[in-house]
Amino acid sequence: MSILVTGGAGFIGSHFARMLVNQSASGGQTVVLDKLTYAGNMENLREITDDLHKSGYFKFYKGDICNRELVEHVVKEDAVDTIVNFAADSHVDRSIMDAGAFIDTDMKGVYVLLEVARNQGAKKFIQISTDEVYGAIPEGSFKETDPINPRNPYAASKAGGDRLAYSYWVTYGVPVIITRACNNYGTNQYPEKLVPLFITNAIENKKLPLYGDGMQVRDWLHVKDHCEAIDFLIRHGKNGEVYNISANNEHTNIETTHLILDELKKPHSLIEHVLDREGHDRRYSLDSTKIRQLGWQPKIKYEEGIRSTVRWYLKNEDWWRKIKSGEFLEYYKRQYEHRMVSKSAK
Ligand code: NAD
Ligand code: TDX
Repeated sequence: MSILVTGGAGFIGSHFARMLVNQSASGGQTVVLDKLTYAGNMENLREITDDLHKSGYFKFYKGDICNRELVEHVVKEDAVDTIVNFAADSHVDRSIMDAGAFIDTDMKGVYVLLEVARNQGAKKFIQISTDEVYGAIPEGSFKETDPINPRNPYAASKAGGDRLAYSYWVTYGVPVIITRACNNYGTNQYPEKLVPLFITNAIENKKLPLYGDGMQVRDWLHVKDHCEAIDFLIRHGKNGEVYNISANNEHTNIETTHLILDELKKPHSLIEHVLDREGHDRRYSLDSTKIRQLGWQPKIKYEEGIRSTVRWYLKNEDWWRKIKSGEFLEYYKRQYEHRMVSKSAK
């Protein structure tokens, strides 16, 4: 197999690329195409690039999935037969500030990849979608057959990519599989998302800006379990189908925050309740019976997964301090300053 991993320098994509390269003794090829936006980081691929002589076939291209000529070139040059599309703008709060990049990458980019897959006769196209396309659910869990109801610009653009991929299966027979996973956590996650932001803020003795009452529920999945599920679906998934991926770890945000602080032995007084996210989805929950019936199962327990993630951020301060001193500072100010000020002014 020759697998193109788009967005392979990001959080989940780099875990997936590493997993493929470690498996590729059998002769598989791993090709990464990544634009290296603020969220893309070559450090995430260092284990592979430092050890290229030991690992199997690996190639990296810097570029945009919206660039059709480039995507076509990559697919031909490396005889790509399988495309796994992780490339996306992925942070809800940024999409609320400005949806532009989300429309480009999460919709137009998916169109370009699908067109190339169609013209080059790809054998498999995995579109990495998200649980956010369903919207919030007060009780029970979403099944793949439930209607979608995306409620923020990120979720809406992902829903566009998700349904466009499905339409290419129905209309042109492109062998598409769509995955919808819940919130991922683990090592190498850009520190804008809840878990890495709160771990790194706590290490720095900074406030943890918890939105609203902190009673929103998220369903947590370790990134390694997620990557194994995707690999499993490449082999066992059925074309044209949607698969939810979750590990049934539902927790309120305040529970997750307490677990992080307790592991770091930091006081709960670091928590600051701030103005809520606009249109905040109160609860996500996925029913993943469909993929489990095929034979996949998550392995990593939530508490242990969070603890080992905390330990990684403690050991890898260089990785996140570099990020937090760059573009991130400006973002943090724009995202949080008004939330904290207007809340305390109330
Ligand atoms: P991330 O933001 O860490 O990484 C995204 C990567 O895509 C980055 O390396 C970035 O440089 C690259 N990229 C962005 N725009 C690009 C473009 N136009 N062309 C090429 N590369 C581009 O995201 P992540 O958390 O690793 O998420 C990966 C995928 O999984 C996304 O599609 C996301 O919607 C989906 N997902 C994420 C989660 C989660 O909890 N993080 C859960 C479910 C689904
Ligand atoms: O500072 C914060 N304070 C806070 O209370 C941040 C960044 C988040 N939160 C809350 C909002 C959510 O209820 O924590 C929860 C998790 O937030 P995020 O880490 O931003 O993730 P979420 O919005 O749930 O979306 C994630 O899951 C689905 C990923 O970012 C998406 O890429 C994925 O598709």
